[in-house]
Amino acid sequence: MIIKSVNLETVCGITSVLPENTRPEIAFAGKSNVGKSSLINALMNRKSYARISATPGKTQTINFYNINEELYLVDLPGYGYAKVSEQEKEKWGQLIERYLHGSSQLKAVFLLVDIRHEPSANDKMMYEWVVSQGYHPIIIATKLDKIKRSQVDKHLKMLRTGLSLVPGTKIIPFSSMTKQGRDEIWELVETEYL
Ligand SMILES: Nc1nc2c(ncn2[C@@H]2O[C@H](COP(=O)(O)OP(=O)(O)OP(=O)(O)O)[C@@H](O)[C@H]2O)c(=O)[nH]1
Ligand SMILES: [Mg+2]
Repeated sequence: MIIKSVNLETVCGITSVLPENTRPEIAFAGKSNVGKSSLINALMNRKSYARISATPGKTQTINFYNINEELYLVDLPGYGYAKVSEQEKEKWGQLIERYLHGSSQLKAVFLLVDIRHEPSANDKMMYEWVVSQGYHPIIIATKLDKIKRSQVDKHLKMLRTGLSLVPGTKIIPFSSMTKQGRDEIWELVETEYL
């Protein structure tokens, strides 16, 4: 994908009305701090257009990035962030649910998990819930640069087993440091979802 323009077009909080876009939407879900906003920056060829932070809980809204007036990359708030109240967690959960359930333009859901760790209970719940909504989430194993190359296959197996992935589910290893995996993600989006 050649990036000609990027525009943070819509920002939705818990009380917002969600947009009724007319172009395809590609959403990125995953626990807080897993690297969703960093991935979106890499896909947009921008360093810091999407706000990122070492502190979990940075993205607290659903952000719609209009790419080339052609599609939207949708940055979802992270789940499983311990420092917010249960009430707030529930509201974010409802917002994400409202979006994933209600969008008519949502073509694909990418679920990000950290390549280093066993999937958490929240990761498993999210995966199962997205599947139950009729999507076939693509898994992105983030922070690839943090493990040795010799460990990659073992970790990908750990994710596949840990999430009980539906056979045939794609896992794409990705690093926002090296940009490894970026082209593969765009290729998949362009061939399968646009
Ligand atoms: N080494 C390494 N660090 C990464 C990678 N991706 C993200 N990070 C770091 O992880 C932290 C969180 O990244 P974000 O992109 O803000 O994560 P997020 O999933 O958007 O987090 P929330 O908005 O809180 O849900 C930042 O300090 C990033 O620099 C990666 O591929 N490799
Ligand atoms: Mg974020």
